[in-house]
Amino acid sequence: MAVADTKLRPKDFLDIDALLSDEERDIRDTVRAFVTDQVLPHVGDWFEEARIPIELAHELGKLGLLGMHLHGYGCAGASATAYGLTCMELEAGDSGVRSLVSVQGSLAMYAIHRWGSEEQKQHWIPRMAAGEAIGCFGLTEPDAGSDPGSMRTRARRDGSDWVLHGQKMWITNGSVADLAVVWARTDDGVRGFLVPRGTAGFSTQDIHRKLSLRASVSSELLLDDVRLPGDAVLPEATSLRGALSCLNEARYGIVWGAVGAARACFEAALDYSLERRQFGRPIASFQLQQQKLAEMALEVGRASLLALHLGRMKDDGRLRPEQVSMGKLANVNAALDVARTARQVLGGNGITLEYPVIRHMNNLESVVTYEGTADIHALVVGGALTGIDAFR
Ligand code: TGC
Ligand code: FAD
Repeated sequence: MAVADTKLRPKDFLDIDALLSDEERDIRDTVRAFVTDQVLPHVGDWFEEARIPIELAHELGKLGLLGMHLHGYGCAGASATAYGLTCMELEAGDSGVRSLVSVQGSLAMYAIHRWGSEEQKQHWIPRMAAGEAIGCFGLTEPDAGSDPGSMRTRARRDGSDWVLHGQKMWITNGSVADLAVVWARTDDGVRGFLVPRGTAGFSTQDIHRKLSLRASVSSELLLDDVRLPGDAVLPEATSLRGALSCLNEARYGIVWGAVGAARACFEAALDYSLERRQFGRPIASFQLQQQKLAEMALEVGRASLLALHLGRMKDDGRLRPEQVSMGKLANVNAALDVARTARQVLGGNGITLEYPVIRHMNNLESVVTYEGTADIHALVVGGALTGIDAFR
């Protein structure tokens, strides 16, 4: 068999580029250029200063990336694969930037789009798509993380109003959000509520001293008998399923995002290994380093193919939550392996913010925890394989 005369590209070893359409490549290249111009020159400082400029949301809105996979209400209606490629490029910049987009589009906007009334959709989604209003998604509580069904935050009816009381923890964008989508227990099951910033009794407190996902705001939401009008509830979500269905969307984005973080680490290690000389030779010439590079390239390629496969399945309307769990489990674990290996290739320089690797490595410790820990996704897959629920 004749070997095709195609050039082998170290940074796309399996030629995954060829599996994308022209439109998909255009979207990817646009987001990559945005990240190169607007994120990479600054993100080391943001990470060090533990902040993310919220004006970035306006820029992301202008590019049409917020809720880009949703239809109508000012959203782009892009394919799941195009959305995935976007998450991959954003997270090649920083997990915090992808988080901003995930929480806005896949959690807050998706919750309203999927479970909201027509009035709620018209009021919030166009502004959120433009980046003029920021959303957050409050499910986790101090004592209810992996097991959100044990949440204590309660909403009770008082005449035609709702009154919310409780606390949410670890909420991305919490203190910068114009709108919090808050999940609370009611007499009729877990429901979602739209809580605008400034509502009496609603306050936030940022979580400090994080060593991971520093270019991202994480907050506590405090709900002290917050009174909301009757139409603040998402009418179509009547059980925990409402909240969990949103997680599928964000987890799907992470399947791709993790590939971006892994790719950035691999590329940094490859470039460094070719430039750095020890014992009179580039360290890339040593077998031990080549083995690391080969394994990282393999992990990045394998994770990319898995993400693309799940993306095509999602676009065909046949992607199941359990398959998303497998994707998140596999690709975040792979990205962590790549980041840890790449960090070693960089030697002492691998521990500074002059290179992206340790920033990604630390960020991935959040990514492997939020949106369901690796353990939780292993149990979802295990349950699907065996038919036995091992959570309790
Ligand atoms: P379980 O009895 O299994 O389910 C309750 C109801 O929900 C349905 N369901 C789902 N529906 C859609 N998609 C899914 N993935 C679903 N998983 C379950 C289920 O069918 C059932 O429906 P129904 O109609 O029969 O009532 O619930 P459980 O209490 O046993 O819990 C299952 C478990 C452990 C898998 C779930 O609670 C879980 O996923 N835990 C992990 C929690 C988590 O991922 N939290 C994420 C918080 S948000 C976040 O981290 C944002 S970070 C974003 C960023 O910054 O990028
Ligand atoms: P726990 O649930 O207490 O888990 C602790 C350990 O026990 C983990 O290793 C876990 O895998 C293990 N474990 C738990 N149950 C089992 C079991 N049945 N079997 C085996 N092992 C088990 N939440 C939101 O709602 N909105 C957000 O925007 C948001 N953003 C976040 C941003 C960051 C940076 C972080 C770190 C978290 C964020 N979260 C958010 C919360 C996140 O979803 C939770 O941290 C996550 O679901 C895990 O919950 P937990 O931290 O309470 O850990």
